[in-house]
Amino acid sequence: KVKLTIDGIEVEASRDSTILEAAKEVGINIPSLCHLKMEGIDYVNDCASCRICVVEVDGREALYPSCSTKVTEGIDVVTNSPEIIHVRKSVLELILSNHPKDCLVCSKSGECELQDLANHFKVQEIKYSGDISTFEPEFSPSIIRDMNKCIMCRRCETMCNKIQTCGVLSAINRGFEAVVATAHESDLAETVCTYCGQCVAVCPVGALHERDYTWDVVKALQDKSKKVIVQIAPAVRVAIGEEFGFAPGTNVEKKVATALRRLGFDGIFDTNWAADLTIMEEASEFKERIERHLGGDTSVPLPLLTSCCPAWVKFIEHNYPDMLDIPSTAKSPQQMFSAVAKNIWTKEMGISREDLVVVSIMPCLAKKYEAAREEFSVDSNRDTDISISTRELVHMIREANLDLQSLPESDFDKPYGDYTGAAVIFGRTGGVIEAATRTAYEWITGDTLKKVDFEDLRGYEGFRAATVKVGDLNVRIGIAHGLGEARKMLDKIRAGEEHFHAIEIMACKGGCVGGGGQPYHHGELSIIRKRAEGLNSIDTSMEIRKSHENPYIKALYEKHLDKPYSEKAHKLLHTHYYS
Ligand code: HC0
Ligand code: SF4
Repeated sequence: KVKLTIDGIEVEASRDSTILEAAKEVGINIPSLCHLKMEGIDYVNDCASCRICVVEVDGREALYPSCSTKVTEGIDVVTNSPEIIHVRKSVLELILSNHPKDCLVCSKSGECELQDLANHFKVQEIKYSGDISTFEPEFSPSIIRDMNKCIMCRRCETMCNKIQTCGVLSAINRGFEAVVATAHESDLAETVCTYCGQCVAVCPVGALHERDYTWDVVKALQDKSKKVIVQIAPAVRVAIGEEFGFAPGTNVEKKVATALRRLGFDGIFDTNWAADLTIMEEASEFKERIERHLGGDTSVPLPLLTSCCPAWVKFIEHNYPDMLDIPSTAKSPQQMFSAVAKNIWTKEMGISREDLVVVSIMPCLAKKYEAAREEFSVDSNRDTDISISTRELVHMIREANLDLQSLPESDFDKPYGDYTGAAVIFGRTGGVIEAATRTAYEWITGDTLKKVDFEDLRGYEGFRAATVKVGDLNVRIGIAHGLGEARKMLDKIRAGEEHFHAIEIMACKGGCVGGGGQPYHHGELSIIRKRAEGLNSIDTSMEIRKSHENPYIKALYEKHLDKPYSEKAHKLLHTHYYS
């Protein structure tokens, strides 16, 4: 610990903290813009490029960026002198001088950290004038990059290169032309971008944002010749409430069901139902691979890798093409739901697949890309027609003058609205593999599980491993969340340093609860954890907590698919990967 003074207050701070952190401890919130430190993640964006957080140290003339200056014994820090405030305002004006002034129509309006600071400092005029950059916005299926709005904070670079290890974004050019770009300035779609959306989650301005498809949803809802149904992902229900005054982790699914009904959807269904279906296929595949392995078949690919996160699917396709035999071939719940809706529900309703529009609400931006993958279309008619994020649904709800606080609760529709506890935990790290283990255990041993909670598989460590007893078998399971952590795990497996029977990878910190399409959490892992705990409480409150006991899933197999892993199930519910 060291002792120092900040604005006349005596402060004790740990030796490795920055002035910014020490000040925060005593309630002095020094404004910052480029700084980004995410709890639980080693990397910090402390390039100190924006200079908003400057402070005076020991009366010296030069000002210091508090985000990257460490505390030292006895220093006297001033954070709020008239000179410092003047410098901050000037820095802001300089940034704004080369920033579009279209705040009213910017996708980030209301959530932009630059806009907040301009308001905080009551910037009313910009003294500086000069060139304005004129980049063309670039559209990918998931993300829009508008580099005119880039303020060179480089948070996205840290996120993409250091945390996610994707290496897609880096700073180029100088002066007014300085931006963060892709290699050779190619479109995102031509890079190894996974569309994880984590760069969007940390962009303080509107330079990186989701491709908004809410207008497509509204148009579909207006078209009376179409039936429009909606599925909502596990992680959405415990995060969307934050935008309407609920605490993170509050399960507002029944209010969301009412909101979706009032928006005019013809069927309100749940991706969770399809998560149960995914487990039927994935657990069958796991059982089959394990039994072949135990029977001495050395060619069987192990570990089995859960396959529901489209960002990691793209990551493994680009980075580990030699390992494409390990992912389960089971489609993700989003795609299983839509395949069932377009191929089975349409028949039951007596409509053609062209007459049905399937909308998904996902905590994720990569799901937009997944929905657009060619293998999930039939004659250019997609299984999932439109995928929107949690944030986009918030806008739709607000536009329709609805407020989740005052809306009554209602149930999801049958038959694709009922789920088990195993399905809902898909939305947090370790949940998919835990759900699969619950079912695989009973199928492999023939016994009933006494305790369905696999505590050893839980936690927030980026890359963790546990051994689970399945009868006489010691099943070794690996879990990674965050693509940097996934890389560590896959490298170890590839090098023969780790041997797992099954692994789960989610591209985002915390799993889907921390997805790139969720309400902004500003790097606070505590919010992500509360969402995850919210999913765990739903699970424990459920009467049925194992996917294979979902009566609507059993009925689907009986009526349409014979049994799990059957030929019919394969045709409808499995996919393939491309190197
Ligand atoms: Fe997820 Fe999913 S759990 S990827 O995180 O498997 O997006 O919430 O919907 O598809 O169910 C996201 C969340 C899903 C899918 C499910 C899986
Ligand atoms: Fe990198 Fe993910 Fe952003 Fe793509 S979406 S640029 S992989 S952080």
